[in-house]
Amino acid sequence: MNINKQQLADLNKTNLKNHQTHFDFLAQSLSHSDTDVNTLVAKLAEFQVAIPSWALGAGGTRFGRFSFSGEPASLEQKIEDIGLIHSLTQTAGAVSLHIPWDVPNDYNAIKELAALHSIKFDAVNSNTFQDQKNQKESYKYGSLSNTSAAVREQAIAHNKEVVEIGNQLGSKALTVWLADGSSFPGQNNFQTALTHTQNSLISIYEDMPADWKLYIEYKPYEPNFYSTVIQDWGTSLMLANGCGERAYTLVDLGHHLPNTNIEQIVSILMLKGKLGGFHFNDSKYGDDDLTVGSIKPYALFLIFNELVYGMQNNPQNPELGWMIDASHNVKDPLEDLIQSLEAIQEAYAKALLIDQNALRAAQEAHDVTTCQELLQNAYRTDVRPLIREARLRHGGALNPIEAYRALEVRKNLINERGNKTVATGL
Ligand SMILES: [Mn+2]
Repeated sequence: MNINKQQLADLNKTNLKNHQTHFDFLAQSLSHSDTDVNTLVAKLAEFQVAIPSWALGAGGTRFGRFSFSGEPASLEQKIEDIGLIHSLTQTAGAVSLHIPWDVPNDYNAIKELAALHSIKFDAVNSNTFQDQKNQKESYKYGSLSNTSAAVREQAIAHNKEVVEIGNQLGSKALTVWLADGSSFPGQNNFQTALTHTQNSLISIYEDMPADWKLYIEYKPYEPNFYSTVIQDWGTSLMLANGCGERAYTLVDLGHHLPNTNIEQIVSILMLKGKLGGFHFNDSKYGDDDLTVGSIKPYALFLIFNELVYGMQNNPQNPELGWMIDASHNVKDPLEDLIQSLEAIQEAYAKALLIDQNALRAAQEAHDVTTCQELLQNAYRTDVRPLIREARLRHGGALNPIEAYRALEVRKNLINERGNKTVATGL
């Protein structure tokens, strides 16, 4: 199924007048500040987020997996799904592939299909947290950190192969997330595990093309419950520094212990020029992978405040790889991704409204009350007309969920693919 711009223009007609009223009102309210509405709309339109190839089907838990009808059964169908989301939102112009779940059969055909939908290939993800069929060594006791040289070498070779696959598609970054760790005290020697991991990562890093970046993801626990080798941003940063200047830390919003101040981590990494990529999701307790902004939208806004500040003030930090990393159990995965994209755009737009000069002045005057007022005035502004305007100017839907339902996208996908398809993934 494809959605064309005429279909969306027709659907937009119903909401156009209402949108114009809201947009004009917001533009009028913002005209008293230094904010230029057209610049804001252009920035929102530019902001593209990669959709992970594993989020287009219904995700599972360790207790079970309930499939969603019409799931994409192939990489081609996954790209088509992202094409649908991108048509509606104009924000999903990239895909993040997971290898070996999504190895292309025909590289040129996949590249052409992606180009047809204006989708780029963002970071590729390796997988050493599962054993694959016909794999010689097992990752049961770790991969890049394993005490066995044969296991480490197999895991290193897999990562090199992922880079090769990504390189043929035009990707420029490898994301490594390790499940390595231990579930019981005494099971692992912490120092040996970290040393092996560092050496393995160096071997992968040195084999990458010169214009590639390595993103090192961290996570405090799960699937191991006593220790994780790359447990936090400090360990990730240390490993990145040990690899070289094109190795960076990747922050996944769900990979922190409760109440961690993620915005401060983001800020310090950007100061050091070491924040490489970002995985968006939301959580209540752990790595819940819920829809972005569904639980803690204010925390997301505070994180975006630091990201916007860093993008404006830290030229030492590279352009960031923006990705969603979520899984979906009870909602239509495409609707869920549309909601996530909307929440990301909303937090970004609100952060762009913060008067950074006034905030700096209030900080220096120790006027704590004004500091909070400046942040919360921006947060309380309804910025949705800006996001709708950005979509409208690029041929997207004023209301993507409404359009998705009006066009009966899921029904069409079920007709095309059948009821019982299952997407690769967890
Ligand atoms: Mn992640």
